[in-house]
Amino acid sequence: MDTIAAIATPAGYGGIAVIRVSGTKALDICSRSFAPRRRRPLDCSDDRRVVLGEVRRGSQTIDRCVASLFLGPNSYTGENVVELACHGSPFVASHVLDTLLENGARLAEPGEFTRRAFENGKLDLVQAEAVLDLILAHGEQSARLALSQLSGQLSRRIEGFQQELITAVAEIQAFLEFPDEDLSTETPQALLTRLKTTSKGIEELLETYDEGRQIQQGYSCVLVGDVNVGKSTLANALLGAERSIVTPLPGTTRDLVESRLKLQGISVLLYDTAGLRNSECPVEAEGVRRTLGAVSSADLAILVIDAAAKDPGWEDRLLFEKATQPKQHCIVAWNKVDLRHDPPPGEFLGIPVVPVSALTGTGLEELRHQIKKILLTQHTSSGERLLLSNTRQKNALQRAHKAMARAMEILPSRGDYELAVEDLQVALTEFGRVLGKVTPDEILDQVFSRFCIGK
Ligand SMILES: Nc1nc2c(ncn2[C@@H]2O[C@H](COP(=O)(O)OP(=O)(O)OP(=O)(O)O)[C@@H](O)[C@H]2O)c(=O)[nH]1
Ligand SMILES: [Mg+2]
Repeated sequence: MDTIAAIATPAGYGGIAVIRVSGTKALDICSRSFAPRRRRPLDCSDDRRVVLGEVRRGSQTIDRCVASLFLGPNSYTGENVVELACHGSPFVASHVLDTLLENGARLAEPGEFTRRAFENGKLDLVQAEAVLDLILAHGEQSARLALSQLSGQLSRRIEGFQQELITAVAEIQAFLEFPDEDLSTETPQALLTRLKTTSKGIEELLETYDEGRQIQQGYSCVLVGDVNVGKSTLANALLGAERSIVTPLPGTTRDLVESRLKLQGISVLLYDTAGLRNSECPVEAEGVRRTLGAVSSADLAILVIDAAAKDPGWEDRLLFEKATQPKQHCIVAWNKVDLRHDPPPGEFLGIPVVPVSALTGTGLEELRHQIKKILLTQHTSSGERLLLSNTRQKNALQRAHKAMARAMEILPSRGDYELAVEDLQVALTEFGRVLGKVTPDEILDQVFSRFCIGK
């Protein structure tokens, strides 16, 4: 297999850049490119050591670097790995990479290091997918979730289901082949009860998917309301950045403006939207259509009301009721309180009201607090519960669950044991797919192509 190399750190300027090399010739290629200061070339005795030296291309010194050597199988990929840490200029890093390529390495494809780790049995597919999720984690919760999956907790759970099924299949097959000998330790009823328990376990895991997915992708929160009520001003104030255009003209925002808002460990996709009103203008009408779509799928809708309006909220009422789903979580941001001094209502349309001024910042802390509270109470998770968050894994588990249900329907009538085994085998194949044990190449290509080069 080729020895691969790539820059593992992000593009751009930084303190250091790391160039990773993996494969049987890693040591050889690096010895040709890297001259240790101590004069003795890199060799196996440098395993798990760092060595200072220079990367040279012909007679030219490219940079002073530190080489770290990890001999296989005790490395990330399971192969020999050398990591060269050079100064963090993109120009220097690509010069170092070119030197390694000239000396026999091939440029790695996206995710190829992790794919090799998977192929060498260092990670299963669930863990490999968790590596990507961890790289892409945008908040404390999503990072914790990815890390728990990377540690193998989820894989062990799925292996547990797999093991139960293997035992069941073995029992049934023994019975089918030697029906006269009493090899079975279990009665058919006991077997069925055990399968039911496993099936219940899968169901419980599948039920965690929505929460896991939400944690991984972040919650969504939409600011909605009539034109000119201050949605964009409020979005900018929450973000601490001038993301949306604000003007005194009604109908300023025409499109969905998406931003990522961090609320102490939780990550929220915040949408500023076009104000809800009937408009002849096709651009604005399309904006309103998009607003309604965003509201219906949001985890939280914040109805922004202009407290300074002559009759605040009267018109918004119909619009908002039309836009939201019956059980949707909502808060009212009673905005522009700096312009109106009579006390705000405690609730509006039965929705709790938070008085704010997007302009002066009054009430923003309370609004942030309420947003976080509502989003976090949508789930009952203790924080450390095992969660499913990957769609590919969920779909395969669902297929396994269905196949098991079919088997459990067939089992009680003894004559159909063979058919039941077929269904249990289908379920076993699906478990194998989740963990990457029987996964077709196209699926693996799809999984690993989502990674960046260098990982
Ligand atoms: N006094 C005061 N003015 C505000 C406040 N929030 C927004 N405004 C003003 O209200 C006007 C409209 O603000 P925007 O944030 O553009 O309102 P919007 O709801 O996004 O409006 P559209 O995009 O047209 O739907 C601007 O002149 C803002 O400066 C506030 O809390 N107090
Ligand atoms: Mg706006």
